Amino acid sequence: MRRKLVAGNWKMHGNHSANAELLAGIVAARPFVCDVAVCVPFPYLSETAVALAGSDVRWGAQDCSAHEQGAYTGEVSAGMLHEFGCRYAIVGHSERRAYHAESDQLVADKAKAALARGIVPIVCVGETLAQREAGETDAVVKRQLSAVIHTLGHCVGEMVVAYEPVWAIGTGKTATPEQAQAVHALLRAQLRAATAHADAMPILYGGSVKPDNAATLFAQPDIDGGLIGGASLKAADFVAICRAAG
Ligand code: G2H
Repeated sequence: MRRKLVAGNWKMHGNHSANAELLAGIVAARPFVCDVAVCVPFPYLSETAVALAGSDVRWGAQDCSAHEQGAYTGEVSAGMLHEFGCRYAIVGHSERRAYHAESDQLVADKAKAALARGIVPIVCVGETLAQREAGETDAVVKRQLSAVIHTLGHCVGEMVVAYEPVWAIGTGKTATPEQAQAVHALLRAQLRAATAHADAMPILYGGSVKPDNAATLFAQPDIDGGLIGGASLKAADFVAICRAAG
């Protein structure tokens, strides 16, 4: 029985007062049956660490450099994230793949850099609407995951995978539980071929998860929780989704 994980992805949202209210609302709602995390913008890691100190709510970042240090203006290394107590770093979110031209190999290198500093990468994979309509979903997600599997080697079992169909992100269109489960099962099979730990690895679903659709998604056998965008910005919604996982 895998323990479920619900992780908020705040994207580029927040300010000091809104963050304080949101984090206090999450802390006040404990205990949770599932693992809970928030992945916040870099500048807010410090205040998030303070707000969540002493609680079992975890925090993380939304990206991480593939490099350890050096002349990489604007980048943030895994070592720096480690200093802020980050448990997780999202890598390969489709918004970064699309807007920052991140390749499968770069995403894999970021995941490796995170793990090297003890940070669990939440590796996102997912197909666009055009790819789904062309029948390419399986091939796309397998290719994306394959790059990470080959790069991580024996550490594969330490990552979290998130299936996020691009056409369902922030659009209000959610994959049906059956559509999501089919891809999750495919990813699980691919992981089984690479590591003995595959059955213990969380595979999250992301893409317009809301309080009213979370429970049916999380009830699928290979959906081990969610990566939550818009609905992670209101404590009541995020807490309701966490409750749906446990
Ligand atoms: C997908 C998800 C969080 P949303 O990007 O990663 O966002 O829940 O807003 O679709």
